[in-house]
Amino acid sequence: LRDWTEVGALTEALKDQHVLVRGRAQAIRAVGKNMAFLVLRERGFTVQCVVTVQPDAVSRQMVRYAAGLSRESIVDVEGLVSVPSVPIKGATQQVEVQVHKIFCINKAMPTLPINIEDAARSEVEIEKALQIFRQFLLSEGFVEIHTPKLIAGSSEGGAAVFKLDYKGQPACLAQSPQLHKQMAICGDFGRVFEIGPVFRAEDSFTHRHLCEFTGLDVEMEIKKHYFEVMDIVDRLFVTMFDTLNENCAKELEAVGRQYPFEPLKYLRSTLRLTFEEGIQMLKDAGVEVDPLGDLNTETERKLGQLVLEKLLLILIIYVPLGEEIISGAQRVVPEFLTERAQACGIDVKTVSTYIDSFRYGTEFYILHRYPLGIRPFYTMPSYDNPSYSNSFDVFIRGEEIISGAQRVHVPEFLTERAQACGIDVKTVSTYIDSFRYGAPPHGGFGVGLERVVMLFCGLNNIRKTSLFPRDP
Ligand code: ATP
Ligand code: AMO
Repeated sequence: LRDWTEVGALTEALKDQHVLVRGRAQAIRAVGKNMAFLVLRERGFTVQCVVTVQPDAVSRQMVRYAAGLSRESIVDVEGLVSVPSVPIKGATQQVEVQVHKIFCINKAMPTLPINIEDAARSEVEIEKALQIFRQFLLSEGFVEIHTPKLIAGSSEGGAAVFKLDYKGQPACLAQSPQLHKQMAICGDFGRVFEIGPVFRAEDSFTHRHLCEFTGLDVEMEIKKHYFEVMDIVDRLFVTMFDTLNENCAKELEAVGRQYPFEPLKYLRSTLRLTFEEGIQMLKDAGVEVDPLGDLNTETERKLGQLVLEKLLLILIIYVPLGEEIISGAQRVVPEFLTERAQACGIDVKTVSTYIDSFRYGTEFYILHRYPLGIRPFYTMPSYDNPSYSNSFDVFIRGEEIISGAQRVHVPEFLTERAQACGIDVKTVSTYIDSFRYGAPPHGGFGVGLERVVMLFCGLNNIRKTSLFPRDP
């Protein structure tokens, strides 16, 4: 026998064939002295292997050997594929292997450090989300780039950088590819993205901060409005959620069995609210907030909840000719619409999309036009009101997953903004110089991959979505 057959490929089509299979010993059960059952697992698939005493083939000793294997050992078995008359419980494959030979390739310690059932499974979603991100952007004409992680200064301001010695000179680990992805746009790449590590020397020991995480960064030329960047966010994420739900159903179910969660509610076209509207919603709900200050964890969550529950308010204005203008506001309640449709003999199913359009009912939305004072120096102020900026954050279940903005592309103004934000202009002079040879208007955003998966799966801790978490 030269080739191994995969456990997932063991089907009735192989009945009576001789196969060689490698897997982990997931479960071992002896029945008396003459028989043992061994469930072998390879990737997500399992098969039941039967070791029974047979003259000239299987000895009692071999049955004892099989029964004594430790769980999770790596094992090869050789044998015949058979189809039992009753369905097999406890294995994915509906055939058995009647074992002739067993080889233990590498044994596991008899006591495992954790229960297999407790192992995090979201790595599949992480890799799938990355793949969708890359495919979507490539299909939209973005170029994948790789920028240095050893850089001279901080790109996001603040003290949260890992400092190191770069052959006698001070340097740090990149807090984001921000400055370099913009320099690529100045170099006429048009549209770029990067998938890479991001380092933050965070002090916050929270459920959503890591010191090293996977950043998904996008930067693109824009023609006239930062909404062009938000349009990409919108289509990218709706595609990502749809594809994850469709292609990772089995993995999501496995995560849900361990940590039960409700599927994410999102709209076909992502809801956009201005920061001012968000503040108003909070105020209306009796929450004290500074209209030009940042939201905190609590107010972000509260706003997420308000957005989910909010019903659309439709303003109806009557303008009867020659008469006094009467105006009125009417709240359109989806339940009332449903009732009216039924009363009029309409099949509600046929108008459900229409009725749903009267709800926000989403756990994924964009909040834009943030106050300028709480955004990084490279953010473009709003043209009509410099207290605000052409920037946005994106939320899943009331927590931030993305920051983005239009950038300042005029070098003199960029210098002015850096100074105003207390940044030593010398440390960003190469970056500012790259704008002196004709820089197109542009914008972009940065996504924290582990946060996306954590929130999509309704997990309560970012460490569950990182294969090797680096936390404070
Ligand atoms: P960004 O770096 O873009 O702001 P972020 O999600 O890391 O993204 P932070 O600025 O670190 O956001 O924090 C956002 C909010 O989270 C803060 O306004 C603060 O209220 C809250 N927050 C941060 N760290 C902690 C902490 N250790 N404990 C409680 N709340 C925190
Ligand atoms: P920001 O600093 O908001 O923006 O980071 C972008 C996104 O990265 C994620 N994130 C984190 N994830 C895990 N652990 C952390 N410590 C952590 N800090 C941030 C969040 C956040 O939304 N240059 C800008 C982006 C841009 O404008 O293009 C930036 O870095 O999901």
